[in-house]
Amino acid sequence: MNQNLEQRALAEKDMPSKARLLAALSNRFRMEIFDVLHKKQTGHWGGSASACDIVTALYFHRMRLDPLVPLWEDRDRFVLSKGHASPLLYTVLAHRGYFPPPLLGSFRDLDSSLQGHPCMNKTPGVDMSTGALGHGISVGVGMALAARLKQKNFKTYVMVGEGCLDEGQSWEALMSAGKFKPWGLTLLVDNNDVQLDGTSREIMPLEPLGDKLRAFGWNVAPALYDGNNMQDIFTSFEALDAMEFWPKAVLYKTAKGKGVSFMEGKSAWHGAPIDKDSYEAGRPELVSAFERALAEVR
Ligand SMILES: Cc1ncc(C[n+]2csc(CCOP(=O)(O)OP(=O)(O)O)c2C)c(N)n1
Repeated sequence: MNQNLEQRALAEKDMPSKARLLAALSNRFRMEIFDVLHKKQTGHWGGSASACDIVTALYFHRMRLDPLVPLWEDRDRFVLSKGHASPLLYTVLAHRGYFPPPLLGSFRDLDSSLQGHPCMNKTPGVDMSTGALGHGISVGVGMALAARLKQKNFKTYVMVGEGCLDEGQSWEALMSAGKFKPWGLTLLVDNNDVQLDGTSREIMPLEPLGDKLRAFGWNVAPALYDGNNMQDIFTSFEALDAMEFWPKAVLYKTAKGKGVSFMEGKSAWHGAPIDKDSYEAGRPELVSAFERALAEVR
């Protein structure tokens, strides 16, 4: 049953059933990320767990792509501006068919194709190398403008965290998108309220973020969506499709470290190695969340 979740999710046409399948898949991805990060004693758990449902929905439902032809010119693009969440991107890419999932066990090994931050020249399916926060929106604007120049109709999705949005370059890029209005560009904000060593309010408050984006010329989806609820993520996609002008943005409320209660919302679990005790205390929660989600699709 487990091995078929990917195929079942991709093939399912009924949207509520598909959302349930993707929720199960995403919960399984969280477990797998947790395992790999504990085993390797490195990597960023908090921001991988918060964005897991959104990225799963993008690759298994939303984006036009072909894992057998990773550089297909007409594919939709995804830029993970918060590149430290690479364990999430790699896990989703592996299970979407870009490379064999056992390769995830080589995360951050010397010479592995799965480095700590995504590298477009090393990993099939990675559309942009990221890791230095704040570059993603600029790159996304460039990709979307390139689509216009080449008369292509691929879409470009850029995911940022609040830390990314604290970078000045992000606001230059947001401003340029307001001017050039690139068709097909969507900004996804994974708003988990926590950064590397504190809350976003303590470090650099962004609110009112939706109003700021609107003032910069963006078409912002009307609600704050629950980015850890697959049905709500589907609703956000419908809202995006109903909106007319580009560029578009959508704000998601998420929990950093989602799935392990004592890690949620804690900057201490932004990127700390997952020690044995924490692993053993946290894993059963992820297993039960997965089992509950799986029971919904049996
Ligand atoms: C230019 C730059 N400055 C600092 C860092 C170190 N750094 C890595 S992650 C992070 C915080 C990121 O916060 P956020 O974007 O909200 O990520 P999330 O909570 O979604 O993981 C920082 C400051 C970096 N990667 N790049």
